[in-house]
Amino acid sequence: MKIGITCYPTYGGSGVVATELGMELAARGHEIHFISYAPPIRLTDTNERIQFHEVEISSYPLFDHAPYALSLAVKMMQVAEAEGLDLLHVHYAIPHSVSALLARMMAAPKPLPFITTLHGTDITLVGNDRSFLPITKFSIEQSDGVTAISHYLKQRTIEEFDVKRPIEVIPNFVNCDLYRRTPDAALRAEWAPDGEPILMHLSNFRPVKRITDVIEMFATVREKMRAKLVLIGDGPDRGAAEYLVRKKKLARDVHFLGKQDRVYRHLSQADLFLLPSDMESFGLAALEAMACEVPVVATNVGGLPEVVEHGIDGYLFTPREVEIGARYALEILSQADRGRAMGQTARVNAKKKYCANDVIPIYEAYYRQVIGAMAATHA
Ligand code: GMT
Repeated sequence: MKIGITCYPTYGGSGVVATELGMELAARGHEIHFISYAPPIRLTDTNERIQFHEVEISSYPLFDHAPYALSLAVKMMQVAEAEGLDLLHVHYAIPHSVSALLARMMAAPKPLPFITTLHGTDITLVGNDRSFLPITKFSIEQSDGVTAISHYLKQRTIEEFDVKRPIEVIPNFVNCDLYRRTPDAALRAEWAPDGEPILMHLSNFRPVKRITDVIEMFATVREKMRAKLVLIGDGPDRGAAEYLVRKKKLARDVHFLGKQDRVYRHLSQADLFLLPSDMESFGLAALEAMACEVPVVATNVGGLPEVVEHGIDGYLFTPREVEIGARYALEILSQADRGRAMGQTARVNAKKKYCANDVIPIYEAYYRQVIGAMAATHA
């Protein structure tokens, strides 16, 4: 199949999932065309079946805000025509599904079906800004196919938007061959020279991730035992996190790595992963850690209980109850054997439901179904 994929290229989990999906599909012989304003950051693959098409953003003085959604729609239509795309797959509803809808209309009478994958804040944001509701609902209803990354998000979409159309749950996935435990003594020694246990967190450091709660939890752990904290990622709350680390006199025990690629190398060295978010529709970073045999202490929100099994491969706690989160962390770290066993179970559980080898064929089947349905209406 020839598939156009659109996502936010530089920031956030939806772009990561879209990019990994494109690379997995290309590896299976499909032709992938990423259409966005910048190359997706996780696009590390040089597969000849992957192309990137840049959407140029107009800078006409009349436009205080360049109409990106329109430029994107035109580019989608042009790429579809030039490359003979079978399908557009957009990640994150706003504005991508609206652009795809326009592209489909412009491409007519040639069929150009599009699938919208909902990731989280494209749905939950509407709770904060009602002005997005009508356009999000409309674009979901007009999509030829809609998927959500968790059962939680599907339910939330139905309730929030009163959507009657079917929504497929196709969960996020991880490449289980790449994301596996590969100990690296040299890397570990860089962060924890005296063999201290390593706690890790990976995110875009947005307020919803509660990065300061990560540090509060670590501070409580550190009062009871030697330990190191490794923070991967960057974003608006990094300054607050650095300030809190200094205030708590933890600078020698906390490593800020900034944005990193091939994060499986880092995750593989961790003894515990922390994800104390206020909200996660899925929690991809937790899944990536689990695939690397790292137990997880996370909040019991959104789709996280679909990923982490409380008491089995990690622990779940109520957002902002950092003392409880820290207690769970200590429980795992103070019994190294139990931590290792939980980590191994985490990989087993991640593999059961979320390996790319199992999830990608579900996407392929869904693509065929959507393309077939549109072809039937054009016959
Ligand atoms: O809201 C964000 O943090 C960004 C957002 C995105 O679309 O980039 O992340 C969402 O999608 C990820 C990939 O599907 C999920 O793993 C995250 O749980 C989800 N974030 C939230 O729901 C807050």
